[in-house]
Amino acid sequence: MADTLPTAPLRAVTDDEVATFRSDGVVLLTHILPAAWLEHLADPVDRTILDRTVTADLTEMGGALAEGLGAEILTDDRTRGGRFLSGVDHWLHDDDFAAFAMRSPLPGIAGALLDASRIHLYEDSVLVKEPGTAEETAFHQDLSYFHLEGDRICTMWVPLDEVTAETGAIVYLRGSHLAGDVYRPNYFVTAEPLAGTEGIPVPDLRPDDDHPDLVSFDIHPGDIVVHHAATLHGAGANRSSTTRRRAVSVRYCGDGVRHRLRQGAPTKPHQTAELDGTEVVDHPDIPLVWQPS
Ligand SMILES: O=C(O)CCC(=O)C(=O)O
Repeated sequence: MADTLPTAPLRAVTDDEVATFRSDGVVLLTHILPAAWLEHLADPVDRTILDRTVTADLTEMGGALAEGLGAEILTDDRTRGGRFLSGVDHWLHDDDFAAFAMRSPLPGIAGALLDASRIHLYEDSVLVKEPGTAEETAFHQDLSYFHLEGDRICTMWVPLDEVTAETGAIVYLRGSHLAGDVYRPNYFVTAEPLAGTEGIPVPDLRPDDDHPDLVSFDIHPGDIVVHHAATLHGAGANRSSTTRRRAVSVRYCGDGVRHRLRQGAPTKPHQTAELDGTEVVDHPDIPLVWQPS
């Protein structure tokens, strides 16, 4: 039962890790999440990706976008038959995801990295690339999808499997969070921007590019990668024929962050015009999940 799972991480976040997060906009935290949480997530992830009412099949969507918009889908070899499956806001309707996002060690880790005096849950997301998934994840910046503005906003990417470049590790443009730019959001499997959105074009980057500031990690279950919401990132295909790439991303924000409605980006029901420009405060749809003890 989630009530008995550990709320503390296996170890504290170090000063060096905080400094890396600030300078690079991304940090790998090794051996930090108790294994019990990964066991807790395995069944919820599997039942979620079978349910098309809560997860989208981005492989199928890519096919439709290519046909409908003529968009170039970022793939390597589409003959292998894997699927990229993804959903958002599972915590709102599934107690197992809610427990993970609200009562696991994640909110406290976000608090340490963001040097925050409070942490709110913004959303969670399931991101599975089954073996043989051809689709890359197009480079993008989370901030341009989030209706938020401010510095204390991060995404914690929690893999349930060993992840390498071969199976679709995320690739980050180190330091890109410092530029202060907001990029146009895209359809995730193509660099094609979402219609009617604001921002500048995402630079033309692919996960395999030879670029001095593109960084990626070999990750083991129990490790977490945390990136700043303004950091550009994308991910490779899953070229393995046997290894799944299951991950849950949880997105948090801290004090000083304001609601900022971004034109054209999909909204959640509570994100109405009255909220625009106001500071994030405790609310059932963006709940306070951590304060320093
Ligand atoms: O898992 C992926 O392929 C992309 C995940 C991502 O971009 C995110 O969680 O912010």
